[in-house]
Amino acid sequence: MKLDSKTIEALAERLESCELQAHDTTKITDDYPDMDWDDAYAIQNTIKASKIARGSRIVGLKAGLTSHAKMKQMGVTTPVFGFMADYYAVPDGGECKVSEMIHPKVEPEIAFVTKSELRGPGCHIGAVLAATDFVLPGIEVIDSRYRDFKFDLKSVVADNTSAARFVVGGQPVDVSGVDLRTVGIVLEKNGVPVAFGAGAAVLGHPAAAIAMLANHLAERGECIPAGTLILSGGITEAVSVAAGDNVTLRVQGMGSTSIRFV
Ligand code: OOG
Ligand code: MG
Repeated sequence: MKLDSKTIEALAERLESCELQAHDTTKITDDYPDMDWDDAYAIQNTIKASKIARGSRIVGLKAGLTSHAKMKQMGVTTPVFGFMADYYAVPDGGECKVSEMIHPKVEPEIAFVTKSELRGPGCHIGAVLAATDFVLPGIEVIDSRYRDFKFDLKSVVADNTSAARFVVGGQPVDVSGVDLRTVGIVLEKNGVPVAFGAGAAVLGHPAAAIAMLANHLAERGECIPAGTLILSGGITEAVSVAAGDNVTLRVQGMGSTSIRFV
């Protein structure tokens, strides 16, 4: 750790107030170029603790920057991990208020729900599939708190990996009946297909993102408990949205889920 606890608290406060008031900020690494990964996750954890202290529940976890398309779009090379608070959840077909966002984008993802605990180190795709209750379509709404959506990895980790809202829905399926590498997805905006892909875009297999998350948590003495919802990361580039947009994700064999921006 390179930052003291007062600085970590202050940076968490700065980023969370940007989230809650929908205004942007400069990258925190501009001010603290020497901050390290532990500092970045400590800031994210401080934001999580402050939400819990105000009565929010944590309802899921996420992996991000797990596809080549996303890494290329954001100019980074390593996946990152974050959490989802209860008020991020939008019901299937429900509304996201653009006035609560800075510059929202949507990402097509495969969501996993676990039925048994996943614990690293050494967690692998096989363990993830054995521990998965079902998978289903998920749209993540990301909204970087950084100006112009420009950041580096440590800044985005501190900012809870741009997490803002999400929706899951469609047809939950058992992983034994689907090859998540070849499963096709279509993301539609206002009825027009805008992004296409297949599960293998995420680290070769979306379950690999969940295994990476379990191994990452193991380094901190944590695990993925049974019954956890996890977003495995955007399969394609993120797509900008504005008020009036209607976004639907169709996943082969899993139906669809949608969200409206108002
Ligand atoms: C970081 C979060 C990326 C994903 O699915 O790749 C992410 C960002 O691009 O703002 O959630
Ligand atoms: Mg995402």
